[in-house]
Amino acid sequence: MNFISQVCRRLGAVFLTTALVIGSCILMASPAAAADYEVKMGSDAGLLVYVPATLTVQQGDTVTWVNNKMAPHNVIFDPNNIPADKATADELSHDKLTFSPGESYSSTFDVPAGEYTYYCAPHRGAGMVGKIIVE
Ligand SMILES: [Cu+2]
Repeated sequence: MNFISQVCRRLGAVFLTTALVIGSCILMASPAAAADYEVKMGSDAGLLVYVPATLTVQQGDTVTWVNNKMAPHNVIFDPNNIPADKATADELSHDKLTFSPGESYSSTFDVPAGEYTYYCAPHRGAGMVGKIIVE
């Protein structure tokens, strides 16, 4: 009886150790969760800029552009200014103009690493350009 309970205790310790080892392996193997970022279109002070103008993200992260002030705005990625093809530029771009504060759209940067420059079509001449750096 004493022997059996000793065996049971040993087996319990072995199972617990195995579970801990497997558990920590799974935790270490899982990639960091994708993050969400927000970029304001038009500054709080009413300037024709994206805030922040430059944003660094990791591959797989999502950026949401939110209409703030001085509408209309949009987000256009030029295939000549990104390290990816035209199809990717079209996917990332949002050419529909936002007019109301709070209107927004998102793009997930499941794309090659590099610098992705974009602009607001109505305000490009006023210098409303932004950059997403994908690491
Ligand atoms: Cu604009």
